[in-house]
Amino acid sequence: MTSIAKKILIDHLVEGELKIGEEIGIKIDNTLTQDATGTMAYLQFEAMNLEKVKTELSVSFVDHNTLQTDSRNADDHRYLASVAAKYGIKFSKPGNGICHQVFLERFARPGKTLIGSDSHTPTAGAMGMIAIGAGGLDVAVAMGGGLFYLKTPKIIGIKLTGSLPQFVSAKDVILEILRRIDVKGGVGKILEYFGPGVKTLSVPERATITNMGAETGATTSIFPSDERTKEFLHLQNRENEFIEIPEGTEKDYDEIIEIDLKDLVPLMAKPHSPGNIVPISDLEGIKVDQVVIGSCTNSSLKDMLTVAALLKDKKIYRDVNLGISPGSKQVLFHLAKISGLSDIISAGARILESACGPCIGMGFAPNSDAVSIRTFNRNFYGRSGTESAQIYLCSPESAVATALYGKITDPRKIGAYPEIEIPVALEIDDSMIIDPAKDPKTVDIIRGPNIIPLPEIKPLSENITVRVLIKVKDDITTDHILPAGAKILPFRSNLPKISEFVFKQVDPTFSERALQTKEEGGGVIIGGENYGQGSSREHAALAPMYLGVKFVIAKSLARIHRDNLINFGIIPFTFKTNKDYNTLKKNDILELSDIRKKIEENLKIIPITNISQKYTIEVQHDLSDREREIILAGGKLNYTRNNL
Ligand code: MIC
Ligand code: SF4
Repeated sequence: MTSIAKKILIDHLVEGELKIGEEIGIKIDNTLTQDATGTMAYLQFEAMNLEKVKTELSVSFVDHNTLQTDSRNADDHRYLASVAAKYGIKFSKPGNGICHQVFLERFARPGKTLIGSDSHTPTAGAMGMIAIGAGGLDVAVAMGGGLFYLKTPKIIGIKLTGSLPQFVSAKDVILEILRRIDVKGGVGKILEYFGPGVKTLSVPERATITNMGAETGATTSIFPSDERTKEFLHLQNRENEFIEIPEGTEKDYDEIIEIDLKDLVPLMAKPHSPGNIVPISDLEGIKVDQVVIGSCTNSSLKDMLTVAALLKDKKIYRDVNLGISPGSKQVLFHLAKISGLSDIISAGARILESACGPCIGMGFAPNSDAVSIRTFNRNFYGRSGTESAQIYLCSPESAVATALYGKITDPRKIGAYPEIEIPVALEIDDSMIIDPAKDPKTVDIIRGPNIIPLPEIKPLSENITVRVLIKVKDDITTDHILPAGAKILPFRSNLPKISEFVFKQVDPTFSERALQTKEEGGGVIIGGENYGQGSSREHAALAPMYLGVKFVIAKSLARIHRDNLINFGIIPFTFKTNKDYNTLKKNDILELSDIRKKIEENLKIIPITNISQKYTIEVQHDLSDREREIILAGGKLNYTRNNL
């Protein structure tokens, strides 16, 4: 016996050895992209000059930016559709749903590997697959048949016993895990579920848990493939894709976390971190302006039917705005067919598109100083589109209770728990998923004016002299580094333009100062713990690179962002002691001499001279041999081209 994660990793292992912390290269069966990261990923794929993707299945989704306030988004969608048609990729049209929900419904298969250019790709772990979020360039390389590299994670067994009480749901399970291990507790780990409580959870419920496992910093999360998996695949008319993958036993795990489902209570994450968890009872009575239900965490048919049943024959509180986005066309269609949709509409909710929407600040931004309660997975500062808003995260049940009373309300107080009947058969309609062209030669790639090719990155130079551009605190997210939202997202394919927004909410002068410094040799970013947590957006590395950032020194770095920095030639250093973090100041001039030689010679400890304050510090890196080659080449695209 072995853990499921280990079994799948061994099945896909091509390079390295499964020793905790050591780099392995695994074969990738499936990839997914979404529009906001996809345009860059495909520009990079195109730059590899291949005829076709080499994966078993690659799917391109449009779900993040569907506002289409002018031609730019629609141009991006057309570009993505044409690339998909030409290179053998399935294309899920805007309106078909959120990538993770649709992937789970239509494509996820037990035992396979998936990487996706979105940090919530682990959602598919609910189906018993190894599904990992990565930067767009890593996904592009995997589409080209390249391996995906990661440091062998520890496997943490999460033992579930008992079953959930009424009004406590899957969201509360993952909030409980976040309460225990916080936003860094999963770094370098895979969270694998086992125990008698597992079978009490359906695949969509498991998906809520694997989805938000990303917020712990975990590499991914995974459930066994069992009768419940078969039941879900049967509903999706894909029962033939079922294989059983039995759960592991206690001795298969490096650590164990035990959760008795029956002891859980409704929980909530307070602003501005998904790790800031308290029982909802502690917050009861806080007046609420807005409630939003949806996102890749909580928008399954089960969630929506629960919401509809709880809202049936009721009206939401007068002063509350309730928005609901069903996760996919399949969910929306069945909600309409079973008449749950009319119960939701009649209660006073606004029906939003089956897309990411408010989760990433694409519309439905709260009013100034609003309290907004959301079933989403992230409540980072400013992400809703309103910087002064206070965002809380919870389950659909808690969100409905709150919408009904206009103040944060424990859902256990709102009456009888409804019996939810999931239909025994679903109507499967894949007409919004377009197959690639039969004859790729007939397809021309359509590029709108907003799609700007990537600049060349130069190989690492011998000496670097840089200015400290910014010094930030712990837990800085990629939303801080490069915000999203309706104003900025349209520029995801336009690097010069999007670079104007780097650190906009932290220090609005950053981009301009960085560009000036670029002329003088470039800049450096000083980070605290867990620098770059959250989104996989490689723009948070690409844009600083464009602005002349040569390296980052942080107390520690989040996995995907660290990899993205390397991919674009930025060296991720860490401090040897926190004292050095304290003494460095904004505008200090730092010098790294013979850096190229030192990286070539694999010196792990690198001295940096602080010219301004006249002292030398030592920083360290944990680059693998392959990563050193990438840094020396000036990023992964150069490295891949050199090695093709
Ligand atoms: C997110 O939830 O932060 C996003 C938006 O889905 C990102 C991807 C992006 O920035 O485009 C993610 O999770 O990786
Ligand atoms: Fe979309 Fe939000 Fe999920 Fe990211 S977390 S994929 S923005 S729904």
